[in-house]
Amino acid sequence: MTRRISLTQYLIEQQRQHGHIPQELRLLIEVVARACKRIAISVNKGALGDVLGTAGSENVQGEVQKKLDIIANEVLIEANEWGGHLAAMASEEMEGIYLVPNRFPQGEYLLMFDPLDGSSNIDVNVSIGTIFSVLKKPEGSKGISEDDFLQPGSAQAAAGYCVYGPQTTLVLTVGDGVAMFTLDREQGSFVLTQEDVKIPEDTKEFAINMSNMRHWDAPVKRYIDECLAGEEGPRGKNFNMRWIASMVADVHRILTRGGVFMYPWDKREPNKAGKLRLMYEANPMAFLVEQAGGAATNARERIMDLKPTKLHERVAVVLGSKNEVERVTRYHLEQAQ
Ligand code: P6P
Repeated sequence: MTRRISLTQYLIEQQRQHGHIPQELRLLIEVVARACKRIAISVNKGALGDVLGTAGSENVQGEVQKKLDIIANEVLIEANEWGGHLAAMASEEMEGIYLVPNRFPQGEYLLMFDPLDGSSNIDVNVSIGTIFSVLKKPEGSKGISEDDFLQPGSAQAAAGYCVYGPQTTLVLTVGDGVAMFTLDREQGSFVLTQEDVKIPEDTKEFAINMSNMRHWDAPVKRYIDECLAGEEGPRGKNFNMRWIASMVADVHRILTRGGVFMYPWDKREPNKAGKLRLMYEANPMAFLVEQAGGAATNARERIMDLKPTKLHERVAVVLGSKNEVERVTRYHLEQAQ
């Protein structure tokens, strides 16, 4: 039975007992968690809160912005800019970095986020989420520039997401395992509901958008065909498939019961490495998955080893149960030989 303690108590223990996180990082994570609670309130209002539908604008990715994309982005910016823990922020919804205004105290951390991932699911009431990643500002950097954000995922100080589903659950790592906190709406606080999350090394469940099959590279087709062949095929077992089209929800399932999630490169846009973004989707999810004993690659290399070159860089993603990720990666490396 997981002890029922608050997020604040958990973080203070991480700070005091394990000496694992400085007070500044603890306070920053608590600000992000409070912002997620505010976002959850807007998400849960749905049609009653005039938050559904599109905002009539496009984001830096050229994607139509939903009203809640903008609301969530504004909540995260407003909650974090005055806290004094950050030097700058970056968001999927903003082209450039956002420097903390001089009127506020500057901090040592950089915060990146996808404020509302899976927003195509908002209007159909399917789980969506906020993904965040925390980096340290490089030592000695005077003014903050985009280059200061271009650190490999292995440099993350913390990462997490908040999934807005049947429960509102914050999932967090500070490099000492993965913990899950469920929002107690009566208390208005996140309560520890699972710690030391572990992903089974094997699975019978894969997550991929099957409608893209004709565009996949051969190693992806090989892996999925073997899964579909079931117990009569080379894998000797039947597989199940899930695809929620909300990375946060798919990753939450994998952290909870295992599985492999794939958004591979495909032929539709051959010049793009993949659909998902490295800095504020793949890296934070890779940190969480690895801390839970899973693996995360771009089908060839460990995602957290990749050296970013652009803030909104895209990447192919294969993550989840270690043995499955290693198999998919092996198939790609065999192809290269
Ligand atoms: P598709 C949501 O837009 C997202 O970025 C991820 O959350 C999700 O896994 C993926 O795209 C879904 O993509 O092409 O299946 O709609």
